[in-house]
Amino acid sequence: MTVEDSLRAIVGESHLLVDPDLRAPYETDWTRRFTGTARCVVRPSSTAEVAAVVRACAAAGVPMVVQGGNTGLVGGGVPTGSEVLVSLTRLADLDPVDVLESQVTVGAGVTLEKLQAHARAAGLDFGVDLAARSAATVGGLVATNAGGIRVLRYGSMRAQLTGLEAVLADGTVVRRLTGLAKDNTGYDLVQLLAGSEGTLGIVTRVRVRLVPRLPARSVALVGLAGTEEALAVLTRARARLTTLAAAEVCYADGVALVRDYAKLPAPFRADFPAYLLLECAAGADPTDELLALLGDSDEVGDATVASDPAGRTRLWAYREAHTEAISAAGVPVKLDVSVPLGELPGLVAELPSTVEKIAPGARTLLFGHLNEGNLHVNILDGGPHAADLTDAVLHLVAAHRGSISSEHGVGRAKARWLALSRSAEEIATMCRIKAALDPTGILNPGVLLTAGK
Ligand code: 2HG
Ligand code: ZN
Repeated sequence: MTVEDSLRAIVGESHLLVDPDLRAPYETDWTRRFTGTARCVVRPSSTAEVAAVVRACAAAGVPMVVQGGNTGLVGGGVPTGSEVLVSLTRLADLDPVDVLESQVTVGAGVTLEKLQAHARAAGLDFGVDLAARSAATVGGLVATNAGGIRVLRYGSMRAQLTGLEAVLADGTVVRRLTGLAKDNTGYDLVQLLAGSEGTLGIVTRVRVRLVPRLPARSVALVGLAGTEEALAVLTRARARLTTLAAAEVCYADGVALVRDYAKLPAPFRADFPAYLLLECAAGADPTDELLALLGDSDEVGDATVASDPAGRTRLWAYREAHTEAISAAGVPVKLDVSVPLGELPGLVAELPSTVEKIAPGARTLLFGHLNEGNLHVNILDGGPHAADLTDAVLHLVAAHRGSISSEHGVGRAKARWLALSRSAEEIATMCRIKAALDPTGILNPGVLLTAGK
């Protein structure tokens, strides 16, 4: 009996995809940069089925690659050849919201958008939001410790997590879904699995905290002379605005690309080198305090503010459409880094020339989450220089005391460079944890930790 026969017996004929056409959508990532061949795609519908799938693969010695909404940007959910691809999108059940605890338990395959709608229907909200909300799944968000546009206020995915259930490499199901606010009984397995990028276990269910729903929002798009000025306004905003919910930065060339792609008008009469988007969220309209802050900020070259939903979406588009606009222009080398805020202006200034030296004529587009010093570095027209560009950018980031992955994870894209951000002792400890939980290395081989190190 082949592993395909065993898997078919577990999930049924229609959820084992062996035909290349049916496998194809799972085998290439969203950016089209990472692509590989899976032996087959299996689509379990319950934790018991996931455990049975894992046991069948383990018995046959066949490695697995785990995938949620396939919105990852570091090749962590894409096969390299001959793995069984385990797609979790059918684990889509939503428990009723526990209003008393302000928490909810959901399946790993629930999309972020569905979780948000579910929380809002109960008068609450979910603390993480990001542009890929309609496809990104909760399991993937946990596995990569995703961040997004509300980290300033609520933290990354790890900060939302109060429990989870996962299937380990031998088919064991570990479950900790009580969500107790205080629970001091040993190793924190929930947080260990968060951000482990599918290398330690397959997340099947997740319990998350919910946050108050803040219906009154106000968004400002601000034109500025550069990153230093954006940081000055942010520092003032953080000190004065109790309602501050997001602070995003982008630059003239990115905004021009977005405008062209999304057919958006110029936001201001003049062009500016840098743009800062601030969002305030509260129970009552925060527009006045946002306007007062802008009025007191000499750095502001021009600003436009919207508090109605359509106006807010229109202003967010200048920032949120970057990823799509870049993707429409080509397949970028995409790097996601963070540095201490004091280092950010220097990094922004040095990146274009670093890129230009390796790939003359390449376009360096920068944008990101300003408060966390999280810069998305997208390089278009890098030609055959992806590895050299990655190497140079990540070394530059390390020289600025930064991290090679701020929120997208390490995946396959950056596994070679992990030592720029983690010490030899830390990596050795991670390898020991990996060896203890997945001794034969069948879960997401090559992701995060390079094989054999
Ligand atoms: C964002 O902040 C995402 O929009 C995607 O993290 C970033 O496309 C990117 O590089
Ligand atoms: Zn981001």
